Amino acid sequence: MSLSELNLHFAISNHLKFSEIADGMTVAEVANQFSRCTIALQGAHVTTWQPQGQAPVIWLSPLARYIPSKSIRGGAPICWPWFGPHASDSKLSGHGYARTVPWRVLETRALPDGSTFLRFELIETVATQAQWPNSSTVQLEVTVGQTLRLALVTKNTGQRDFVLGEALHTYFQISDVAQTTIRGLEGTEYLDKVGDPARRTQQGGIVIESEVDRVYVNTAATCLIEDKGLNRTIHIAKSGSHSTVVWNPWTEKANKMGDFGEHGYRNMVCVESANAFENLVTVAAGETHQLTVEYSVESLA
Ligand code: TA6
Repeated sequence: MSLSELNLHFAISNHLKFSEIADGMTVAEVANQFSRCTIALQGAHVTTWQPQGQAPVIWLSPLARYIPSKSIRGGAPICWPWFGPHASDSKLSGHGYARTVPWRVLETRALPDGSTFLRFELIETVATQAQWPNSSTVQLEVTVGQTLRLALVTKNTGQRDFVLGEALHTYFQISDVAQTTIRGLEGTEYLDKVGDPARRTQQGGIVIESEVDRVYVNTAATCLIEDKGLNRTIHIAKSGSHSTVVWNPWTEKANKMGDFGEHGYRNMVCVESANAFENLVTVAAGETHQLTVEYSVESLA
């Protein structure tokens, strides 16, 4: 659909319009009485969310590039239908293909409470089917209001069950890692992916002082990012997700990636609501599975 057709069918005055940004990438731009949010049609990738009167809640790298078929650094990339490397084919992209292919807009609405609702669906092609030989649809529902709610809805439209890995790999903006503690995972078991993979149990809150790459398993807990520098707590509530990934690449890995910016790693932490490792989800034929997150912000007490 062209930009003018998108605006004709789906723009909503005082809520939503579609624009083209760098490299011809199309984005939905939401601005309502509560907050602003940008979503790229490539990947249905939420790239920004900023409630009124707040610093951005979602981190977007100052060097984020908008290149067709490449994931954007920052925002809320959708890892689907697998998380991390593919189980049997190392040639396939890590974290699946959903974040790098075009999605279509199915529906947009202004809700009675003043929030804005959008629904996207991944556009299947011969190339996506070759990577994921299952009959399915995947949609992302976005509700932009006082909070940001994202629902990733997978439907098995085929005759046989399939096993799904997924994550909303969200990058949160913080004042500085030294000012930040992540809570909610105390006592939870995790797979530590830094150095020799090991299983450990979280003691106390998470403080980031070096590279962190952990998959916390069997947890549906709400996580809190306490940020003394911005005097706020980001709440990450979820359902349909039993893993939480916490990631910060620290200096060396961030430098190698080339799209983080010099000090970018100090201003972000990924807290990802996921289903990975022992929490992969079996979606039975004809069934639907939904992973939902709701992000909100409150001032530190
Ligand atoms: O979720 C954490 C992680 O899997 C890390 O291991 C890290 O490499 C990261 O995701 C970023 O992956 P990407 O493919 O976006 O560079």
